[in-house]
Amino acid sequence: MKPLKKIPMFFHEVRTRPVPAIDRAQYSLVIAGDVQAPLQLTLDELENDSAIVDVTRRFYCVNGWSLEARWRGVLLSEFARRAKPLEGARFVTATSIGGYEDTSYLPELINGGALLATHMNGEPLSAERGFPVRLLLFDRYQFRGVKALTRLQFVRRYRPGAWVQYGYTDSRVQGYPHLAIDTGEEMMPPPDVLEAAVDVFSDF
Ligand SMILES: Nc1nc2c(c(=O)[nH]1)N[C@H]1C(S)=C(S)[C@@H](COP(=O)(O)O)O[C@H]1N2
Ligand SMILES: [Mo]
Repeated sequence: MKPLKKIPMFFHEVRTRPVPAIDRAQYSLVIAGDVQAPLQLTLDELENDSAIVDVTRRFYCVNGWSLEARWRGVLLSEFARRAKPLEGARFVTATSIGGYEDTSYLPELINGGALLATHMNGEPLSAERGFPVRLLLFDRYQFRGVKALTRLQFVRRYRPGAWVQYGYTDSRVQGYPHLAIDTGEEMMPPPDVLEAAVDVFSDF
């Protein structure tokens, strides 16, 4: 049997429940807060934006794995430019449809090439991977990146996010060994492989 890779997928706000399906017609991304020009975008608008880019980059999970993929989306810097944050609004709070949130320092997002991604390896994001849009911070621990993103709020104050309460106050990647998933590698074993694995483990 092929060795199984740990399945890297996290959705704090839904835990053991299946990830809820999101209706693309109902969806919008709101970019607001302390800005001169708030924006509200539909998924069609995002997917057809004039500033779409493709990048192959890696994110890291603090739980010991990383995932590299080809991502398509619009740089957060582009939306910051359009929304025109007011003087002093140096942080961005990102919130998912289910209420997961984290706040990042705006210059760090801009300098790090943070992306609002709609596609992974040429396909729209799956529900598990954060459909319809995910905020990605590359080369960083990804608890700051928010899947199923629905709001970016420009704010003046940092607000600790979900993982800070577990003690993860620093999202810089540490030099520990970890499981690296590369572009195009299979990440989700098909159900029959998973079932076979359960049988193997239940022998113990
Ligand atoms: N909405 C939401 N986004 C989230 C999370 C979450 O629990 N909910 N977990 C974060 C963490 S800790 C990681 S490592 C990545 C996992 O992304 P993946 O499930 O595509 O591997 O999503 C990030 N974004
Ligand atoms: Mo994570």
